[in-house]
Amino acid sequence: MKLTDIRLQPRHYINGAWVNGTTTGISINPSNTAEVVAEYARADRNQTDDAIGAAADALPQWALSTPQRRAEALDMVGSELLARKEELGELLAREEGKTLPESIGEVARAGQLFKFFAGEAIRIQGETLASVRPGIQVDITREPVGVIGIIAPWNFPFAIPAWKIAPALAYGNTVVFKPAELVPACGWALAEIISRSGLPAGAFNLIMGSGREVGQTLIEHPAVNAVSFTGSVGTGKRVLEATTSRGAKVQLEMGGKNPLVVLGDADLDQAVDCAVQGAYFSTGQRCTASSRLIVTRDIHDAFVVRLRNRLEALKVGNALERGIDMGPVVDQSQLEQNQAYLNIGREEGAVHVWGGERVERATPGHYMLPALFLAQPEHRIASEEIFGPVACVMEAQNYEHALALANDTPFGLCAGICTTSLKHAVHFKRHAQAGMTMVNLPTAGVDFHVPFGGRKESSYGPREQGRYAAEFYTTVKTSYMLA
Ligand code: TXE
Repeated sequence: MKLTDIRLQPRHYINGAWVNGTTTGISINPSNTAEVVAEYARADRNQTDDAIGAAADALPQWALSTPQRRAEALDMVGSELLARKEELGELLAREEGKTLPESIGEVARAGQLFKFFAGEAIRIQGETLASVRPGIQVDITREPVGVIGIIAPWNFPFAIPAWKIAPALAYGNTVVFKPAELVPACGWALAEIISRSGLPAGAFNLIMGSGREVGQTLIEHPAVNAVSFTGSVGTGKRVLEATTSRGAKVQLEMGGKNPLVVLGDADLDQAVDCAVQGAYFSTGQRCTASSRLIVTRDIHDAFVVRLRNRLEALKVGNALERGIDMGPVVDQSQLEQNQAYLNIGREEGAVHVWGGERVERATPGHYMLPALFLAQPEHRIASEEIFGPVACVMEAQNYEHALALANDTPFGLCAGICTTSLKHAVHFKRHAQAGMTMVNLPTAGVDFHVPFGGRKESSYGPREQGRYAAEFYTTVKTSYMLA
């Protein structure tokens, strides 16, 4: 029997055992709201304390485990994710609502992340230097930070937990993982694989429940040495305050309002393709989504016509159906937020070009058409993160103006440009105020082995992914020895 044939009943995983919750919650299929995907355990503060206590107790043993042992555990998790990507992808599509190909791709990426960090576990490096004083040797080594609290959002329920859990364990830390309330079954399915990977009891714990209770306990608890968080700016600020005020290490990945600049010399089809993929795929629910399309005057009208034609042809529907381009919005409140922004856009004078209507399909779900507006920089739909399939085109006089518009945002996650000019591409890579830049590529869609993260209000703390993950998940020790 497949995971997706049954109503799942995920339980917490604490100290190597599966544990019932103090209460129960449900997750719903956004493509068919009549279907309950999971009835999951929800924890209170006491159960969260138990999970943190287990991680603290397991720390000395796991911190001293051999790189070989860590690599084998992570490699096993990666292999199983890759081998079961279709089945787990179906679960992801059912619970979160991204299309089946996108979901399968995400599970595969999670598998690759575990395999990458299996390799990193055996490549942990240090340095040896001669002291400036005679006869003394200096060693610089990396040690685990301790217990890591991992707080994940719903929009990448396999990949984001994977890019946090895998490096945490690779560098010898222990973990308490809290998935988002909308996607407990995905969090549980990942935890279930990790539970069979040969870790000592308590090295990895899964605890499900609300941000207010479980999340808040994790960020305030004195035994949690570091917190890695991805989610909204508002919650991120709360996490920052609670962790820094008690001296814990913290890493935040938050919102984006990412620009895609299109210059007159761009390949128009390629640019429209980048805009469609970047703004609307995964229903626009990506922190790297290109929600601001900044197009120079010479190509503006042609770009808008072509983009509108592409949007008209996009198939919106049940995430599990073959041939669908865009699945539903994740839940009712996100759908209402998206609809509210469409009204704000109209009221503020943005010009509606296409879409945004709620639509019905064979199953009851949170479906809406992709929406496109022509906007001015001061419009809220052009400056605030909506986190839905809504994009704005803004007209720029020339490249310099386009760059200024691109940088005119409190966010700084990703910035893209479509151009055939080497001069402008190189200049943009250098001057875009973002953690990641893309030339002739969609702003969304990144590799698993290189750093991920932004500037300004998008991110805080060291980068995630690639070997740069060591900055967050290890602490440096400098040792002197009289030789
Ligand atoms: O985010 P939250 P949600 C944005 C997007 C979306 C909005 C809400 O605009 O509409 O955020 O999404 C946990 N202490 N993004 O509700 O609330 C919470 O349980 C500790 C953008 O998912 O930030 C969940 O596990 N933890 C973003 C996680 O924090 C707390 C991706 C994220 O929840 C907590 C997702 C607390 N007090 C949403 N309160 C992006 N740009 O990638 C909540 N949590």
